[in-house]
Amino acid sequence: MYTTSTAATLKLKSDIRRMKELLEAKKVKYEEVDLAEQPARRSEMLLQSPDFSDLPQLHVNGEFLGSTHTIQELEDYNALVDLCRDLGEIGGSLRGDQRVKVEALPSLEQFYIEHMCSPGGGTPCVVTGAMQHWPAMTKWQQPGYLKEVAGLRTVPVELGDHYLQDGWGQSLMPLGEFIVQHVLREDASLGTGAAEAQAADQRRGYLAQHPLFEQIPELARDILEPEYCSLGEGEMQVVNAWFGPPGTVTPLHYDPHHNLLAQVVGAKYVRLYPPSATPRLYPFEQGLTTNSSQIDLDEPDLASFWWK
Ligand SMILES: O=C(O)CCC(=O)C(=O)O
Repeated sequence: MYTTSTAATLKLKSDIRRMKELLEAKKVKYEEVDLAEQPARRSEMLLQSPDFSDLPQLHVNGEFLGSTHTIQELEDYNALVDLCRDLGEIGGSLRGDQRVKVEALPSLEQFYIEHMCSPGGGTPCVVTGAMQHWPAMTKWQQPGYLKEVAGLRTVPVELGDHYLQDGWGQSLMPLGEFIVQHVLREDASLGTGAAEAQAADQRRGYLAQHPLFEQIPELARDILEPEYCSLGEGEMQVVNAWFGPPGTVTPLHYDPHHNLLAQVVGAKYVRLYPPSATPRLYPFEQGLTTNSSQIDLDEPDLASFWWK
């Protein structure tokens, strides 16, 4: 926030105080640049807002967001209140200061009452102790096992960082080749001479959202349907597999059904937002991705999205 401590009229002083109050009330961290004390930073400010000489001015990630003048036009600080809410709430969640409850093998009744019937459609939780008896928990630790059982079966693989990124695509390949090239990242394409294969190998590969267990019943024998699935309304919709190398990311999205996500090998960081946050997560407005957010949560572009 750019301010000045000299030549300040009463109105300017009150505007600065008001903007600070709003930022602080919403727990938004900010840097105050007093141009009277740091005149060199005036040119930095003007570079970002050549048409605005009003103070105070608010900038996020080097972009002008608003001054007293524009904020008053926008219904008396309402836009700033929205901005503070977005920054505060998204910032709070990014810090990971709220964690979902961990439940050690809750009873069906407890799971149903506490996690499926709560207001708003359910409260997520992490269930521990529900998978130790799955053969997959030991067998799948060895990639050699998966190669041996299903290495020759053709599976769909997503190529690219994730489905919202340019250059993302899908390809069919044998599961064994996927494991070698994309999970273990051993260069199996050497000797094929195919320049295209070489280029594809460099993209991240993700066997994602695939009904692998319908396709390969030998692998279905390694998992057991958790009893909690019986609590859903109607039939089980689908049992999908996600299998990828470390660092794989799925963009923020919502699904039409309740989900149980069972982690067999490795670890996964899952970030959840309540349905009430949807407008501030800016879902795509058209196309096939209206269930996905336009925000890259690892690097949110707050300057572009607070205003829309
Ligand atoms: O694990 C992932 O990468 C995505 C999982 C997912 O999208 C889901 O469970 O709905």
